[in-house]
Amino acid sequence: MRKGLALGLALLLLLGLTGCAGKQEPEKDGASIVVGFSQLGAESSWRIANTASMEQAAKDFGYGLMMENANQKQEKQIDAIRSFIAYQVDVIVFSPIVETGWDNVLTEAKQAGIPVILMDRMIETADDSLYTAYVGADFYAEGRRAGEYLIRKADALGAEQMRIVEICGTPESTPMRDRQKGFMDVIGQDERFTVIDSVDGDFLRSKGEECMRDLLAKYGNDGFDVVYSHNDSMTLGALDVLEKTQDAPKDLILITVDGEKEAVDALKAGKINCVVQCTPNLGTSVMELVRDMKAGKEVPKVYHPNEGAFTDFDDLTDPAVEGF
Ligand code: GYE
Repeated sequence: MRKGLALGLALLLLLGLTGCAGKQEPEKDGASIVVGFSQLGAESSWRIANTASMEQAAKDFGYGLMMENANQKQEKQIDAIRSFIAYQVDVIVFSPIVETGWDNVLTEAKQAGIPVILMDRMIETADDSLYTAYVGADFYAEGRRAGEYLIRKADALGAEQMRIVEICGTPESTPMRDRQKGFMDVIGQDERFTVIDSVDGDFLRSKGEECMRDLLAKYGNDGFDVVYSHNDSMTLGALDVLEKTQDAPKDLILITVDGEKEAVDALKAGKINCVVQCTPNLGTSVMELVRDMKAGKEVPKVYHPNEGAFTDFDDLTDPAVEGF
Protein backbone atom coordinates (compact mmCIF):
# COMPACT_ATOMS: atom_id res chain seq x y z
CA MET A 1 0.00 0.00 0.00
CA ARG A 2 2.69 2.44 1.11
CA LYS A 3 4.70 1.75 -1.99
CA GLY A 4 1.64 2.28 -4.17
CA LEU A 5 1.18 5.65 -2.53
CA ALA A 6 4.83 6.55 -3.00
CA LEU A 7 4.65 5.63 -6.66
CA GLY A 8 1.46 7.62 -7.05
CA LEU A 9 3.06 10.67 -5.53
CA ALA A 10 6.13 10.22 -7.69
CA LEU A 11 3.98 10.06 -10.78
CA LEU A 12 1.93 13.09 -9.76
CA LEU A 13 5.10 15.02 -9.18
CA LEU A 14 6.41 13.95 -12.52
CA LEU A 15 3.24 14.94 -14.30
CA GLY A 16 3.17 18.22 -12.41
CA LEU A 17 6.70 18.97 -13.48
CA THR A 18 6.05 18.19 -17.10
CA GLY A 19 2.81 20.10 -16.98
CA CYS A 20 0.47 17.44 -18.32
CA ALA A 21 -2.55 16.18 -16.49
CA GLY A 22 -2.92 12.75 -18.04
CA LYS A 23 -1.48 10.43 -20.65
CA GLN A 24 -0.97 12.10 -23.99
CA GLU A 25 -0.19 10.81 -27.43
CA PRO A 26 3.29 9.40 -26.83
CA GLU A 27 4.81 10.46 -30.15
CA LYS A 28 4.18 14.12 -29.49
CA ASP A 29 7.12 14.70 -27.23
CA GLY A 30 9.40 12.81 -24.88
CA ALA A 31 7.90 14.33 -21.76
CA SER A 32 4.66 12.45 -22.23
CA ILE A 33 6.36 9.06 -22.02
CA VAL A 34 6.71 7.39 -18.66
CA VAL A 35 8.94 4.34 -18.27
CA GLY A 36 8.50 2.07 -15.26
CA PHE A 37 11.83 0.51 -14.39
CA SER A 38 12.29 -2.33 -11.94
CA GLN A 39 15.97 -2.62 -11.08
CA LEU A 40 16.89 -5.84 -9.30
CA GLY A 41 19.27 -4.47 -6.69
CA ALA A 42 22.54 -2.69 -5.99
CA GLU A 43 24.73 -5.75 -5.53
CA SER A 44 27.74 -4.70 -7.61
CA SER A 45 29.50 -1.76 -9.23
CA TRP A 46 28.09 -3.06 -12.49
CA ARG A 47 24.55 -2.68 -11.18
CA ILE A 48 25.18 0.81 -9.82
CA ALA A 49 26.61 1.93 -13.15
CA ASN A 50 23.66 0.33 -14.94
CA THR A 51 21.15 2.24 -12.80
CA ALA A 52 23.01 5.49 -13.50
CA SER A 53 22.99 4.71 -17.22
CA MET A 54 19.20 4.25 -17.18
CA GLU A 55 18.66 7.48 -15.25
CA GLN A 56 20.91 9.45 -17.55
CA ALA A 57 19.34 8.05 -20.71
CA ALA A 58 15.80 8.80 -19.47
CA LYS A 59 16.92 12.39 -18.86
CA ASP A 60 18.55 12.63 -22.28
CA PHE A 61 15.38 11.43 -23.98
CA GLY A 62 13.13 13.57 -21.78
CA TYR A 63 11.22 10.56 -20.47
CA GLY A 64 9.79 10.20 -16.99
CA LEU A 65 11.39 7.31 -15.13
CA MET A 66 9.61 5.58 -12.28
CA MET A 67 12.27 3.40 -10.76
CA GLU A 68 11.94 0.81 -8.02
CA ASN A 69 14.90 -1.08 -6.62
CA ALA A 70 14.03 -4.60 -5.51
CA ASN A 71 17.05 -5.25 -3.28
CA GLN A 72 17.54 -8.72 -4.74
CA LYS A 73 13.98 -9.89 -4.07
CA GLN A 74 11.91 -11.33 -6.89
CA GLU A 75 8.65 -10.61 -4.99
CA LYS A 76 9.59 -6.94 -4.86
CA GLN A 77 10.16 -6.89 -8.60
CA ILE A 78 6.75 -8.46 -9.16
CA ASP A 79 5.16 -5.84 -6.86
CA ALA A 80 6.92 -3.04 -8.74
CA ILE A 81 5.73 -4.34 -12.11
CA ARG A 82 2.17 -4.55 -10.75
CA SER A 83 2.36 -0.91 -9.61
CA PHE A 84 3.62 0.13 -13.04
CA ILE A 85 0.64 -1.63 -14.58
CA ALA A 86 -1.73 0.09 -12.14
CA TYR A 87 -0.28 3.47 -13.09
CA GLN A 88 -0.43 2.65 -16.77
CA VAL A 89 3.14 3.57 -17.57
CA ASP A 90 3.94 3.57 -21.28
CA VAL A 91 6.63 0.90 -21.17
CA ILE A 92 7.91 -1.43 -18.45
CA VAL A 93 11.62 -2.15 -18.33
CA PHE A 94 12.99 -4.70 -15.94
CA SER A 95 16.07 -6.64 -15.10
CA PRO A 96 14.89 -10.06 -13.89
CA ILE A 97 16.88 -11.34 -10.94
CA VAL A 98 16.23 -14.97 -11.89
CA GLU A 99 14.89 -16.53 -15.07
CA THR A 100 11.67 -18.19 -13.95
CA GLY A 101 8.46 -17.09 -12.26
CA TRP A 102 7.46 -14.11 -14.41
CA ASP A 103 4.67 -15.48 -16.60
CA ASN A 104 1.75 -14.33 -14.43
CA VAL A 105 2.82 -10.74 -13.94
CA LEU A 106 3.92 -10.38 -17.55
CA THR A 107 0.58 -11.73 -18.71
CA GLU A 108 -1.05 -9.00 -16.63
CA ALA A 109 1.14 -6.40 -18.36
CA LYS A 110 0.26 -7.83 -21.74
CA GLN A 111 -3.45 -7.75 -20.95
CA ALA A 112 -3.08 -4.12 -19.90
CA GLY A 113 -1.44 -3.41 -23.27
CA ILE A 114 1.86 -2.29 -21.73
CA PRO A 115 4.95 -3.46 -23.63
CA VAL A 116 7.85 -4.92 -21.67
CA ILE A 117 11.57 -4.63 -22.35
CA LEU A 118 13.89 -7.05 -20.57
CA MET A 119 17.10 -5.27 -19.73
CA ASP A 120 20.31 -7.09 -18.80
CA ARG A 121 18.91 -10.54 -17.91
CA MET A 122 16.60 -12.99 -19.68
CA ILE A 123 13.58 -14.96 -18.57
CA GLU A 124 12.57 -18.52 -19.24
CA THR A 125 9.08 -18.68 -20.69
CA ALA A 126 7.12 -20.72 -23.17
CA ASP A 127 5.54 -17.50 -24.45
CA ASP A 128 7.94 -15.07 -26.09
CA SER A 129 5.14 -12.61 -26.69
CA LEU A 130 5.30 -11.70 -22.98
CA TYR A 131 8.16 -9.33 -23.77
CA THR A 132 8.78 -7.12 -26.75
CA ALA A 133 12.55 -6.99 -26.67
CA TYR A 134 15.67 -7.96 -24.76
CA VAL A 135 18.65 -5.61 -24.40
CA GLY A 136 21.70 -7.10 -22.74
CA ALA A 137 24.93 -8.98 -23.07
CA ASP A 138 25.49 -12.36 -24.65
CA PHE A 139 26.59 -14.08 -21.45
CA TYR A 140 27.27 -17.37 -23.19
CA ALA A 141 29.78 -15.61 -25.45
CA GLU A 142 31.34 -14.05 -22.35
CA GLY A 143 31.80 -17.47 -20.78
CA ARG A 144 33.38 -18.75 -23.99
CA ARG A 145 35.77 -15.80 -24.02
CA ALA A 146 36.88 -16.70 -20.49
CA GLY A 147 37.50 -20.29 -21.59
CA GLU A 148 39.35 -19.27 -24.74
CA TYR A 149 41.64 -17.07 -22.69
CA LEU A 150 42.42 -19.96 -20.35
CA ILE A 151 43.33 -22.27 -23.21
CA ARG A 152 45.63 -19.64 -24.66
CA LYS A 153 47.23 -19.12 -21.27
CA ALA A 154 47.71 -22.83 -20.63
CA ASP A 155 49.29 -23.19 -24.10
CA ALA A 156 51.62 -20.27 -23.43
CA LEU A 157 52.67 -21.73 -20.07
CA GLY A 158 52.90 -25.26 -21.40
CA ALA A 159 50.69 -26.30 -18.48
CA GLU A 160 49.71 -29.95 -18.31
CA GLN A 161 47.18 -29.72 -15.56
CA MET A 162 45.11 -26.88 -14.19
CA ARG A 163 42.74 -27.07 -11.25
CA ILE A 164 39.98 -24.48 -11.47
CA VAL A 165 37.70 -23.05 -8.81
CA GLU A 166 34.64 -21.20 -10.00
CA ILE A 167 32.97 -18.43 -8.01
CA CYS A 168 29.45 -18.19 -9.37
CA GLY A 169 26.93 -15.37 -9.57
CA THR A 170 23.33 -15.49 -8.31
CA PRO A 171 21.94 -19.01 -8.82
CA GLU A 172 19.40 -19.34 -11.64
CA SER A 173 20.27 -15.94 -13.10
CA THR A 174 21.09 -15.70 -16.81
CA PRO A 175 24.67 -14.44 -16.39
CA MET A 176 25.43 -17.19 -13.87
CA ARG A 177 24.05 -19.96 -16.05
CA ASP A 178 25.44 -18.79 -19.35
CA ARG A 179 28.87 -17.69 -18.13
CA GLN A 180 29.25 -21.16 -16.66
CA LYS A 181 27.97 -22.95 -19.74
CA GLY A 182 30.04 -20.95 -22.22
CA PHE A 183 33.18 -21.54 -20.18
CA MET A 184 32.55 -25.28 -19.81
CA ASP A 185 31.72 -25.70 -23.49
CA VAL A 186 35.17 -24.37 -24.32
CA ILE A 187 37.35 -26.08 -21.69
CA GLY A 188 35.21 -29.10 -20.81
CA GLN A 189 36.70 -31.47 -23.39
CA ASP A 190 40.31 -30.44 -22.73
CA GLU A 191 41.89 -32.91 -20.33
CA ARG A 192 44.26 -30.34 -18.90
CA PHE A 193 41.41 -28.68 -17.04
CA THR A 194 39.37 -29.80 -14.04
CA VAL A 195 36.85 -27.63 -12.23
CA ILE A 196 37.39 -28.86 -8.68
CA ASP A 197 34.71 -26.67 -7.10
CA SER A 198 31.94 -24.21 -7.98
CA VAL A 199 30.77 -21.99 -5.15
CA ASP A 200 28.03 -19.38 -4.92
CA GLY A 201 29.18 -15.79 -4.47
CA ASP A 202 25.87 -14.14 -5.46
CA PHE A 203 27.74 -11.41 -7.41
CA LEU A 204 28.67 -9.74 -4.09
CA ARG A 205 32.11 -8.52 -3.08
CA SER A 206 31.58 -9.63 0.53
CA LYS A 207 30.67 -13.13 -0.65
CA GLY A 208 33.67 -13.21 -2.96
CA GLU A 209 35.82 -12.70 0.11
CA GLU A 210 33.98 -15.40 2.00
CA CYS A 211 34.29 -17.83 -0.92
CA MET A 212 38.03 -17.29 -1.20
CA ARG A 213 38.53 -17.79 2.53
CA ASP A 214 36.56 -21.05 2.38
CA LEU A 215 38.39 -22.26 -0.72
CA LEU A 216 41.79 -21.64 0.84
CA ALA A 217 40.68 -23.40 4.03
CA LYS A 218 39.35 -26.35 2.05
CA TYR A 219 42.09 -26.83 -0.56
CA GLY A 220 45.09 -25.19 1.04
CA ASN A 221 47.32 -22.55 -0.47
CA ASP A 222 48.46 -24.87 -3.18
CA GLY A 223 45.18 -26.53 -4.02
CA PHE A 224 44.10 -24.69 -7.16
CA ASP A 225 45.66 -22.88 -10.10
CA VAL A 226 42.82 -20.86 -11.62
CA VAL A 227 39.96 -18.78 -10.27
CA TYR A 228 37.10 -18.17 -12.68
CA SER A 229 34.78 -15.64 -11.10
CA HIS A 230 31.50 -14.55 -12.70
CA ASN A 231 31.92 -10.85 -11.85
CA ASP A 232 34.47 -8.25 -10.78
CA SER A 233 32.92 -7.51 -7.39
CA MET A 234 33.43 -11.11 -6.27
CA THR A 235 36.89 -11.21 -7.85
CA LEU A 236 37.96 -8.05 -6.03
CA GLY A 237 36.66 -9.51 -2.76
CA ALA A 238 38.63 -12.70 -3.41
CA LEU A 239 41.69 -10.63 -4.26
CA ASP A 240 41.41 -8.72 -0.96
CA VAL A 241 41.67 -12.07 0.84
CA LEU A 242 44.52 -13.36 -1.34
CA GLU A 243 46.52 -10.19 -0.71
CA LYS A 244 46.18 -10.66 3.03
CA THR A 245 47.02 -14.37 2.97
CA GLN A 246 50.54 -15.41 3.82
CA ASP A 247 51.91 -17.91 1.30
CA ALA A 248 48.97 -17.24 -0.98
CA PRO A 249 49.24 -19.19 -4.23
CA LYS A 250 51.76 -17.20 -6.28
CA ASP A 251 50.94 -17.88 -9.88
CA LEU A 252 47.22 -18.11 -9.49
CA ILE A 253 45.39 -17.20 -12.71
CA LEU A 254 42.39 -14.94 -12.13
CA ILE A 255 39.67 -14.60 -14.76
CA THR A 256 36.80 -12.21 -14.16
CA VAL A 257 33.83 -10.67 -15.96
CA ASP A 258 32.46 -7.08 -16.17
CA GLY A 259 35.30 -4.61 -16.66
CA GLU A 260 34.84 -2.09 -13.87
CA LYS A 261 37.71 0.32 -13.35
CA GLU A 262 39.09 -1.32 -10.22
CA ALA A 263 39.32 -4.69 -11.99
CA VAL A 264 40.95 -3.27 -15.11
CA ASP A 265 43.44 -1.45 -12.88
CA ALA A 266 44.16 -4.74 -11.11
CA LEU A 267 44.76 -6.33 -14.53
CA LYS A 268 47.22 -3.56 -15.37
CA ALA A 269 48.92 -4.12 -12.01
CA GLY A 270 49.33 -7.83 -12.80
CA LYS A 271 46.91 -9.03 -10.13
CA ILE A 272 44.22 -10.24 -12.51
CA ASN A 273 44.91 -12.04 -15.81
CA CYS A 274 41.77 -11.63 -17.85
CA VAL A 275 38.79 -9.28 -17.69
CA VAL A 276 35.91 -10.27 -19.95
CA GLN A 277 33.88 -7.18 -20.75
CA CYS A 278 30.20 -6.71 -19.97
CA THR A 279 28.94 -3.19 -20.36
CA PRO A 280 26.43 -1.74 -17.87
CA ASN A 281 25.74 1.18 -20.21
CA LEU A 282 22.50 -0.10 -21.66
CA GLY A 283 20.35 2.97 -20.96
CA THR A 284 20.62 4.63 -24.37
CA SER A 285 19.81 1.42 -26.24
CA VAL A 286 16.80 0.86 -23.99
CA MET A 287 15.45 4.39 -24.49
CA GLU A 288 15.98 4.15 -28.25
CA LEU A 289 13.80 1.06 -28.19
CA VAL A 290 11.17 2.85 -26.11
CA ARG A 291 11.16 5.69 -28.63
CA ASP A 292 10.85 3.34 -31.61
CA MET A 293 8.19 1.19 -29.96
CA LYS A 294 6.09 4.22 -29.11
CA ALA A 295 6.48 5.44 -32.69
CA GLY A 296 5.01 2.12 -33.82
CA LYS A 297 8.22 0.87 -35.42
CA GLU A 298 9.31 -2.75 -35.51
CA VAL A 299 12.12 -3.35 -33.04
CA PRO A 300 14.64 -6.19 -32.90
CA LYS A 301 13.71 -8.88 -30.39
CA VAL A 302 17.29 -9.23 -29.11
CA TYR A 303 20.02 -6.63 -28.93
CA HIS A 304 23.54 -7.50 -27.68
CA PRO A 305 26.21 -4.80 -27.31
CA ASN A 306 29.61 -5.47 -28.86
CA GLU A 307 32.04 -6.76 -26.27
CA GLY A 308 35.47 -8.32 -25.96
CA ALA A 309 38.06 -9.04 -23.29
CA PHE A 310 41.21 -7.47 -21.88
CA THR A 311 43.98 -9.91 -21.01
CA ASP A 312 47.60 -10.08 -19.97
CA PHE A 313 48.42 -10.88 -23.61
CA ASP A 314 47.32 -7.36 -24.60
CA ASP A 315 49.23 -4.11 -24.63
CA LEU A 316 47.77 -2.77 -21.41
CA THR A 317 49.22 0.70 -21.96
CA ASP A 318 46.77 1.16 -24.83
CA PRO A 319 44.31 3.90 -23.70
CA ALA A 320 41.45 1.76 -25.02
CA VAL A 321 42.07 -0.61 -22.10
CA GLU A 322 39.76 1.11 -19.69
CA GLY A 323 37.19 0.17 -17.11
CA PHE A 324 33.79 1.74 -16.42
O1 GYE B 1 27.92 -9.08 -14.33
C1 GYE B 1 27.18 -8.45 -12.19
C2 GYE B 1 25.86 -7.98 -11.72
O2 GYE B 1 23.51 -9.17 -14.80
C3 GYE B 1 25.33 -8.58 -16.16
O3 GYE B 1 24.95 -8.69 -12.52
C4 GYE B 1 24.70 -8.51 -14.83
C5 GYE B 1 25.58 -9.01 -13.72
C6 GYE B 1 26.95 -8.39 -13.65
O4 GYE B 1 25.67 -7.99 -10.42
O5 GYE B 1 28.24 -7.66 -11.75
